[in-house]
Amino acid sequence: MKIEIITIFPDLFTEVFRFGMIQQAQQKGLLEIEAINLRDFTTDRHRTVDDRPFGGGVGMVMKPEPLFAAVESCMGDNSSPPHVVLLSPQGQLFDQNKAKELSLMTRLILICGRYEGVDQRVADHLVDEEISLGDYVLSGGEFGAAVIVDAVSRLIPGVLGRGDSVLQDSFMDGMLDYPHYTRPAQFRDWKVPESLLSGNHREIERWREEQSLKLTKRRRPDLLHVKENDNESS
Ligand code: 9D3
Repeated sequence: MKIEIITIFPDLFTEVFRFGMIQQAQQKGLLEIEAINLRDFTTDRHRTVDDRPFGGGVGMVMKPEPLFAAVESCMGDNSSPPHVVLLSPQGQLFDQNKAKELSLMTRLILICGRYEGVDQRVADHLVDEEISLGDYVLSGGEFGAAVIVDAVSRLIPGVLGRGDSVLQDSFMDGMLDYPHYTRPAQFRDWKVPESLLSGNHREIERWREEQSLKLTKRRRPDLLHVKENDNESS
């Protein structure tokens, strides 16, 4: 899979993808990530990417021409047409199902908005879909793009090995994880729950299921009402 990120801050991405699973995916040749500087697609002396809003109001709006030119230049260098995503507060909420969908694409373009937003003609005629990372205000799409790259990368076949967690715990679908413990069996005054030390696998499984359910009911009751197929490992 190739992912291109169009941004006015390409340097933001020089370190984020150089570690852990994303780095391994790139080294294995399963993933290629490129940060593209939107200002390289401007034509004026000041490399202008924004302008004042028609109709007035606060802030600036990202001009359509550099965004269209940047995306169209990505089209040119490869045969299969990329799936184009605009990161914006008006988008559909990003979730595990969306990550799964995007992981099936061979080419992905992530457009990071800044300022008050992008010219509506970009949303209407350049992108395939708009995605939001959640109901809070960010200063632009860059960190959202990094989150999407992370969530999508680990779903690319071959990126995670067997034993990694995507395929495990299928009975826990749609619930929060149970608490984990490692050695020592007692740290300061705090002991690891007896069930986990019992060596009885049925008891351990029962304890984990119970913990998972209790925690989910208390903290994320919304997860207990989702459709079957909204979960990671189904
Ligand atoms: C006047 C209203 N504006 C400020 C509150 C709206 C606004 C415009 C542009 C709010 C944020 C932004 C920049 N944010 C993004 O580009 C963005 C974003 C987000 O703010 N929240 C969640 N997901 C995303 S993805 C891109």
